[in-house]
Amino acid sequence: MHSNLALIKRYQEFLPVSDKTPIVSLGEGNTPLVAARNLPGALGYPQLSLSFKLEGLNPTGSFKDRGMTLAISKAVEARARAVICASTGNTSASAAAFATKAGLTCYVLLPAGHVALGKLAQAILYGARVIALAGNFDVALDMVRALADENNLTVVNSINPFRLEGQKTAAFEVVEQLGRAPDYLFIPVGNAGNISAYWRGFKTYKEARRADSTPKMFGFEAEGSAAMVRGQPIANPETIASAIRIGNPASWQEAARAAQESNGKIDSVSDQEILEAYALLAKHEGIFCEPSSAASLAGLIKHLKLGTVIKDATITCVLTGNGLKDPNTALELVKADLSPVAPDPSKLKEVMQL
Ligand code: AN7
Repeated sequence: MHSNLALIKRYQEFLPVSDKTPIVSLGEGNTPLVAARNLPGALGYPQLSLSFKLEGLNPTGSFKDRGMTLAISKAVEARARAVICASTGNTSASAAAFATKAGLTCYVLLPAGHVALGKLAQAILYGARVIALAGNFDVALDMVRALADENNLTVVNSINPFRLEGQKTAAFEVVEQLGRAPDYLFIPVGNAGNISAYWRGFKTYKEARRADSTPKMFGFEAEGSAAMVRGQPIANPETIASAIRIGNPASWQEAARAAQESNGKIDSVSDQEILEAYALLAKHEGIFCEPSSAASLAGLIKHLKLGTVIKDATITCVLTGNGLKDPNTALELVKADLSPVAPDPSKLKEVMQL
């Protein structure tokens, strides 16, 4: 329904826009919610009603496009000169794409050596002014805050209030696609904006009587960068899940409230648990997400084992980004023998063990 409309138009009544707001759209939103077929059984929980929200199918390959369409549209409306963001990769890819469509200059500060290859390629090709910073994401965000005001740059990180407003539309879609709110939502946590945005969205739909209930919100940090779980910022966060390698989440308070109000939890998963979930999604469901995204499923598996989750619950895992962004992690995880084989049927028969 209305799937050809820009996301902002589709949900205009719930967003801070007017008919005069100049909409910058790349065809974002309306992503598939796909029911799991094999995983519940494979995990030993066949009664589970499990679905995946495939946010990697947004135009730049992540959920960031939902917030960026609004942030950039509002920047154009406010006659901004240029935009800036710090990013672990996906925000920069999204900002660069929407800014270029709007005709705005886009500056991005990336933690040098810690951004997945595809995200870097995107930001560069979309034409952003890419700076590899000698520092991690948290330092990059500090630099953005220091530079923005006096240089008249509009910040499009999630500290820009329009970002989370746009991102809450994902919760609207989940409710529409399931025909109800799920019992539980499992989601990765980095800067803690997305879990906050989903919670806003679910609450909004309940208040608008478009849903009877709200889900318990379960958010997962990577163990090596789990500031919220530890209760203090981490100066040197580490994880293979580079998108959520963040030691001082900007939306900490709102995310903590989301977990508390919904009777959910902010927890952590190890890199090994993340990589196992990442491989399971590909192997059992034909879903290639990025490692950080698999923190949602890793968290679900952890809490199924802990017995937190009702066995026949309706559960949605948010898969925030596309696996194609980070092919290196996939190839390092599964070493395939790719030495050339002669184009000879009998030789092939032998290799294929037919
Ligand atoms: C795939 O791009 O922070 O908790 O700078 O790319 O809302 O931060 C990305 C975060 C999850 C965490 N999954 O979401 C950035 C950035 C993927 C991500 C998150 C990110 P938040």
